[in-house]
Amino acid sequence: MAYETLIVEIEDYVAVIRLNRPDAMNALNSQLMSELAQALGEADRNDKVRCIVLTGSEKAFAAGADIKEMAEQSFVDMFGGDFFTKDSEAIMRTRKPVIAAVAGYALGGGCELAMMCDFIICADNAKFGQPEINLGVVAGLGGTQRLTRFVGKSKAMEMHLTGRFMDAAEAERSGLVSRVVPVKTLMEEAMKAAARIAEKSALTAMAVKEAVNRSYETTLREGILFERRLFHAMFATEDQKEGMAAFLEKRTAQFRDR
Ligand code: CO8
Repeated sequence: MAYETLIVEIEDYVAVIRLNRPDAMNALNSQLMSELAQALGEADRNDKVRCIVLTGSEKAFAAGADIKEMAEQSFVDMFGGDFFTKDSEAIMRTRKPVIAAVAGYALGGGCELAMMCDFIICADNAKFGQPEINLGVVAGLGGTQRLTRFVGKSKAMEMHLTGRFMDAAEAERSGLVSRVVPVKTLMEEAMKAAARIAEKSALTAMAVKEAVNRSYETTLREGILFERRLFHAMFATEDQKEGMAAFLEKRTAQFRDR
């Protein structure tokens, strides 16, 4: 499937989805969000994909929702038209691991999109921010909720209230990103991480993702029970037999996603 606002490449069980609106700093418009939801759905259904890398350009992961598209909208347009909602939920429904490889600006909806991914690796030139307040709006794709869970109330509140940007070092220090790498090696590092994930069983990776995400949604007690049941369930898979046999036979496991 060809897209106008994305470049999608699949190789060695990794799908790379690149946001591609260079003239607008990869601002998220309805077309891009719809194409992104479609591309993620296709990758999720594709047996030849075990991990997805979502990235932008060296200048911008995404500088937020498209202000030109939003400026003249009314409440009725936004609410009645379901602006971005269905498509952003499709991103959250993606079951395979999604790594955000962020260089340059990740602002507003761009920061929120990165936070919807499973983890963020960023370049040393990355700048994160929730500057919606400068436009007279609040975040709308989960920024007040997710940033607070990532970095704590104090820093999240400051970011949302002042609209200031956070650099890569601060993002790493405060737990927003898993690590920072030089901008020139961002894709190499993200692809290395993706390749390591793609060596595993897709079934197990999906279970890991469900279990970690559950920690945001439930109590510790329920989360631990959920994890234990998933652990038990893995013993119904061929990949568990293969993974453990390979260890005992001192060879590399060949997972078949069964
Ligand atoms: N929307 C539309 N166009 C944009 C956006 C954007 N968010 N960001 C940048 N652009 C465009 C500029 O208009 C400019 O286009 P042109 O050349 O045609 O004038 C081009 O990209 C280059 O931008 P600049 O000239 O401004 O480049 P600078 O290097 O000077 O600045 C910045 C880069 C700092 C990224 C600056 O462009 C900026 O501040 N952008 C806006 C950032 C922002 O406010 N983001 C938040 C938007 S609101 C949001 O994301 C809410 C999401 C909630 C959705 C809820 C759904 C339910």
